[in-house]
Amino acid sequence: MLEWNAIARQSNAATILIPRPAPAAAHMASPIRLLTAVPICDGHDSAINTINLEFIRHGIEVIYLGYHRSVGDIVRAAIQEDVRAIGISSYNGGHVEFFGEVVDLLRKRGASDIKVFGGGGGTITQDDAVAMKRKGVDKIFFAGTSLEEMTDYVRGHFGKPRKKRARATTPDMELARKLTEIEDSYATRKRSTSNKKIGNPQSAIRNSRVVGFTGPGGAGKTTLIDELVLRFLNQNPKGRMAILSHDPSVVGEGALLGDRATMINSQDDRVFMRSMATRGQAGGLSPATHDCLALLAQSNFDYVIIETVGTGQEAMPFRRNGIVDLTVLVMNPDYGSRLQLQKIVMLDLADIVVVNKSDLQRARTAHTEIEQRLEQNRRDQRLIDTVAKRHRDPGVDRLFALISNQQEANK
Ligand code: B12
Repeated sequence: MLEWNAIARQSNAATILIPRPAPAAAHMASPIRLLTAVPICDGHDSAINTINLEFIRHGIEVIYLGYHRSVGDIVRAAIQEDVRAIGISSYNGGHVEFFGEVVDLLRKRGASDIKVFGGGGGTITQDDAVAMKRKGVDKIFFAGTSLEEMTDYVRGHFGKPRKKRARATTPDMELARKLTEIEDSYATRKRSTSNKKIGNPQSAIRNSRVVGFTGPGGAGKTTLIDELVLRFLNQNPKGRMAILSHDPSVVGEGALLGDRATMINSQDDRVFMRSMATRGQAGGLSPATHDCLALLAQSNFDYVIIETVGTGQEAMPFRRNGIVDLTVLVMNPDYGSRLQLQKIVMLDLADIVVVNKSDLQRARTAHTEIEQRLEQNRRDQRLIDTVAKRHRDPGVDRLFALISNQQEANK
């Protein structure tokens, strides 16, 4: 594939734009996965937002953790997501120590094969960069570096499969690597041995209850899940949960996996989160989702939550009689006219329908219209109004009680 870019050659007549061949596809089963973040007490995110977009345009999957993130949050996320490297954008000072602590913690957790690089315009001086390199940081990009130089660096350094890796030191790391193996096996279109071990997910031993969340983009699924996580962690001091979250791949390109940036409560050692790109599959999930979900459900979690990408009317992302025990459709009150409701397939299939953002003006009407639509189904479906962005929202409390009571009922 040829890629037109800004390489220009001056001829006497005119400037000729020369198509630059896209760099040879890396010999990797899956796209390069990177984690990017902005350090704690720093809200300068416009640089990293631009860089993220450039990375995904070059086929890279970027898990964006957001700004104001601690060393612990960054390292935990990098291990769970099994990324090749962490890119940090830092402007508010303290970068020598912060980057160094990320490297140290990776080392302590047995994950020093995850590399650290980043930038911060003129706030990181050449002397600072030398000190950071001494602490184990791979590369600092200074003001004036082109986006192309950054993507070339990432492809050059992280575009080939890793050499033999040291043994995983924690169960989370082991799980993260198995999930990568499953994704890789789908990317190369052959089933790996680790997949075979999973066997038939329906018949396999299940330790977790699996709850599936779907609904249109912007309905607030991620915020709602994060609030449910908070309630779960408070109610179960020793409980653990997993989240398998999806974002769309840009066709033929990478993906911006940004759900972690919205999540606050899920930044916790008792929560294992993995972000997946749809990698060309329509319908809200990735080709590897089912096997990844089966693996998580067999692991030691009380709950596994799966979140689809924002879906359309025809979507029914969860297989009938599949591994998902309970399905939740999250709606925005602004779905248009009542007629639209007749076309949303998940309204027939969901166990629980949530009208989120129920503080909006149209929410009362939405509740009534959806209630009438559900009555046609003559099934035991529940309808709940929530305002997920509000602390201690009673609607979210009701939803949490409903989900956890069903678990009790099924024990
Ligand atoms: C834009 C900006 C803002 C915006 C931020 C908008 C946003 N959402 O990001 C606003 C106006 C909100 C803002 C606020 C503040 N800012 Co300000 N801000 C800047 C400014 C002008 C530009 C930073 C920037 O985005 N540059 C654009 C990027 C693309 O270019 P670059 O910085 O040259 O980076 C290059 C490379 O380093 C690389 N890179 C950068 N990050 C990464 C990451 C990776 C992974 C990679 C591969 C590469 C890479 O990309 C670029 C390639 O050329 C800088 C001054 C400056 N000129 O740097 C001050 C600056 C960073 N801000 C500063 C300050 C003090 C603040 C405030 C505290 C001001 C205040 N008192 O309220 C607040 C704090 C906000 C917060 N919550 O943290 C100071 C920091 C001083 C310090 N560290 O000692 C600076 C240096 C200004 C100054 N000279 O005083 N700021």
